[in-house]
Amino acid sequence: HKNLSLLSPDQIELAKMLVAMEQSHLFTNWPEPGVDDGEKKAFFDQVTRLNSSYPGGLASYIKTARGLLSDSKTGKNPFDGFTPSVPTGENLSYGDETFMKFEEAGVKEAQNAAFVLVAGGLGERLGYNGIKVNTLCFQTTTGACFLQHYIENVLALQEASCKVTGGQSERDIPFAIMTSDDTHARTMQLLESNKYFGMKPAQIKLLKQEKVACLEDNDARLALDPQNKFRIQTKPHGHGDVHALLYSSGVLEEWQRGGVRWVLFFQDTNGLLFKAIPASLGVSATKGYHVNSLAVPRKAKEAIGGITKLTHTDGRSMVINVEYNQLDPLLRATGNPDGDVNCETGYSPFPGNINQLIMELGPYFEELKKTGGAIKEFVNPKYKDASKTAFKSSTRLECMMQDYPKTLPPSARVGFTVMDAWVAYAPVKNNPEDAAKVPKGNPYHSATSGEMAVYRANSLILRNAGVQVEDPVQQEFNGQEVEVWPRVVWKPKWGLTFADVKKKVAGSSSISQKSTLALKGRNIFIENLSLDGALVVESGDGAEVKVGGSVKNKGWAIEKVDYKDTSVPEEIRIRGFRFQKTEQLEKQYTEPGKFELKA
Ligand code: UGB
Repeated sequence: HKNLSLLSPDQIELAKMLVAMEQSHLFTNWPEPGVDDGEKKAFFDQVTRLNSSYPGGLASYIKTARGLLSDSKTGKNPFDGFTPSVPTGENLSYGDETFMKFEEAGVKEAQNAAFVLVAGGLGERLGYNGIKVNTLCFQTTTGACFLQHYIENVLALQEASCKVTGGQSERDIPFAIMTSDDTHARTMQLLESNKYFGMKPAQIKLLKQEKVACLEDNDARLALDPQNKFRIQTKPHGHGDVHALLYSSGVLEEWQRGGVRWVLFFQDTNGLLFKAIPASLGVSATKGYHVNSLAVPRKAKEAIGGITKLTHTDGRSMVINVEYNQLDPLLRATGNPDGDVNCETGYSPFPGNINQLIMELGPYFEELKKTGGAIKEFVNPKYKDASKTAFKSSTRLECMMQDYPKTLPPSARVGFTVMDAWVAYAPVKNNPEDAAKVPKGNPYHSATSGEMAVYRANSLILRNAGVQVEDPVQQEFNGQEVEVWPRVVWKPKWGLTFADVKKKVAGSSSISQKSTLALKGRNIFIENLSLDGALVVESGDGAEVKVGGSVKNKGWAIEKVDYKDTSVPEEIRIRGFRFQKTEQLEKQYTEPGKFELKA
């Protein structure tokens, strides 16, 4: 009471709320007025922020936390009454007729799309020092970082969509990035120092998520920061924040006014994703899905969630992601004694969630008007002992963006699209040590496998388009055995869709396993090329280059690097390899015109 004079009227109301919610331990030991007044004000500034950034405010957070902590203590099953079964969705096979049809529909629809990248996570599992979208390259042949790769894909899609719909002027596809205190400044700096990688600055919106208050016990008493008794300890709330942020920032409303129809969410380190985007957007548009989750075949117990149909005893049912650590116990508890196991296909019957969601904006916005974007949360306290009365360290509520459909009415059209993993999903999530421990046959999800997957996908796509690409060899890097295909990379504007790639490849061409092929331009046509070495072709937008003949040189050999060798930059050693660029044919065509490179 003595300190109340320091506070604004709103903050006095917040102080009263905290007392009413049995949180007075936060300030019972505060010194007399005149001592640490600045810190006391800063404390209430923080409370104001925590209150305004959570849908329903802090009181609601504490109330929800009490309920979830009590459920956790009594061991309440979150799936009580639900039986899991395998849902049916759209299964696409890259390059076939159905795929091409959806891809074409998706490109047309893309001008009505907006993209949202969730990039607030630091990637503790990866153990990397930079922000993941920043210094981490999606491949080191030409060395583009993930953010550049994503932006170039969105721009290529924007242009392609305008072209196929005969638009007079391109509609800028909006691009939002959710950041956090951990990633915001560095993401901003990366964009600014690279001129937004060619995007208009106004096209990009950064939305910063706030952390949430930590909880110190089962009564949901808020935890003070161990370093500063005038601050509440906070931790990340999870990627589910993206919905509330899009809503409260007014971004969704702005997009709706601007004619956006589809909102596509994606994660920070998947170098393959955009190969699957046009077709899955085509599925959404053709099937009229309010929510479409992109999925890939999943190995049993693989550390990605499973898309599951949950049917309740009261008749309700929903198609939703069940996290990998919950799927196995849920199956065992519902009459499947073996739990999460592979079926005759060699994969789990439950498709793997890759957290690429496509929402139809109209119904999505209507739903958020009701919920404010609040997503069903969970709590995961680490208890000191079996009595579950005390925590080892403070906990907090968390939420996941893929849980959005949990609050939807049964009438909502929730579907999913399963795509070949080789073309849709190769995230960089695990550090080399953990990746090396992944059970044989399951994907590593490491920097090594993420990069090799890019070469594999591009090689297979070229094969599909008629190029003879030599088989890969098996090699081990950082304790992970991977397929090493020719290092084929191209700019998104060269081969955004399979239809684009097919148009740029003609005659009879071949690429040997030891080769590197980098296509850094829009109109580069491969015709009767025999490549056994390294070839790098760069062209300006006005140039049209036909590339053929026989290219044979020493090329770029792969050299092993140990991840423990700290004399090598972290970005390289987490991959376990680097290129020895011994010899290459490198050509640049900056002027407009028609050119022929006949080697
Ligand atoms: N992220 C944020 O933006 N803010 C946060 O507070 C936290 C994360 P992780 P996770 O694809 O393999 C998800 O940590 O959550 C961003 C699915 O839940 O990489 O363990 C972060 O920057 C799971 O079902 O993944 O697992 C990153 O871009 C499965 O699909 C993204 O959120 C798994 O991804 C994901 O964060 C997967």
